[in-house]
Amino acid sequence: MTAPFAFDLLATDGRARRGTITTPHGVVRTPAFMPVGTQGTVKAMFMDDVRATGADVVLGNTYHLMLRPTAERVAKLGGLHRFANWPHTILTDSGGFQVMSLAQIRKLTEQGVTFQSHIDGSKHEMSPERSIEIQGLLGSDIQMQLDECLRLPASRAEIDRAMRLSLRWAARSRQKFEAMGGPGLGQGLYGIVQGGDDADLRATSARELSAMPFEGYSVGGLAVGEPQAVMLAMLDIVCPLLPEAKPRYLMGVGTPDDIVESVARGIDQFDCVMPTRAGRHGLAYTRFGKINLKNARHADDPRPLDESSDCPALRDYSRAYLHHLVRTGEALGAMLLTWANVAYYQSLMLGIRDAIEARRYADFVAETKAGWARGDL
Ligand code: PRF
Repeated sequence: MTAPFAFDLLATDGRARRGTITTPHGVVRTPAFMPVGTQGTVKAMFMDDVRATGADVVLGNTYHLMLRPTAERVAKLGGLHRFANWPHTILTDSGGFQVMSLAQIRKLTEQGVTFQSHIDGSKHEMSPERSIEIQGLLGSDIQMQLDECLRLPASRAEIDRAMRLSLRWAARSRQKFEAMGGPGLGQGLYGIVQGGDDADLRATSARELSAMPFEGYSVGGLAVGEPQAVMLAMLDIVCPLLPEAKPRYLMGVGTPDDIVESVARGIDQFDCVMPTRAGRHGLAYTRFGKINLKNARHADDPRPLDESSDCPALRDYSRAYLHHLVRTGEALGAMLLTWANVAYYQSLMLGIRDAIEARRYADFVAETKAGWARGDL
């Protein structure tokens, strides 16, 4: 048997936590930001560069990979780590959220969800059990239960129904995970808290999920249309109800500001398309705030995005050149800005971890926000 999945809490500062997650493919330093690699690729980046920015884990998607190239094919080729040339930790999302946002026609029942592929219209079924089976075939180190994520606003009755369905699916996911031998392989399965923007339903979801044995607990159903203050209020309710000794993952979040605020409330893991997607659209997230390289004001600017960085994309290319690449639609523009953004997010996480260890997290947040506000001029 492989060493079991483990979470070690190394330091705390207020509610902020510094720890490590140990999986069959390495150690993840938390708080962690996980670059999104939906199709088995962090779009426009080489895996070696992703690793060099300081990422310990990347995310893959059940929904996309089951459709193409299929989980069975990836398994036959040795699993997702080998297929994608990422020998470190991989977390996979269960597919529920992507079915809701991408599939054309879908039908949800107690059993699961049937949907038509957004690629060719072919019909597929996804149950809690099938999602775990696919994540096992991919060889994912950190797996997610199938859940139902609603967009907000939604009625209390709808939120209640989806939250309770997600709890029943959590129990079925756990059973399947154990039947697949996940614990013996050192893998982890996370349950997902739902409950929309309703404080009582969030608390019920967090309490009932905490009574089930999971290696970690995700918070889903946030950053789906509600103001940031609502998201943070939900974290204030949920985090104290989750087990201290298990990692907590806020799904699909967020901006650098969302991340520092959520860490302050006890979140350990994040993923978001923001740094990679923004990079492909000419936007850079830096310690000076957000910089839109499309803007004409950069056309004559010889300065790099951040001369003090050790990331080549931030340090070695002028803003004028990046502006030119973005304006001409060159692939290198998307590549460099994606790299720069992933590097900035990882340097932010490093700063967060160091600050928690030094018990100066509040000061770190104030200094970091001042940097974003001051800008670079
Ligand atoms: N559930 C799952 N994946 C997710 C979410 C969710 O609620 C979100 C919501 N922000 C992002 N990704 N399974």
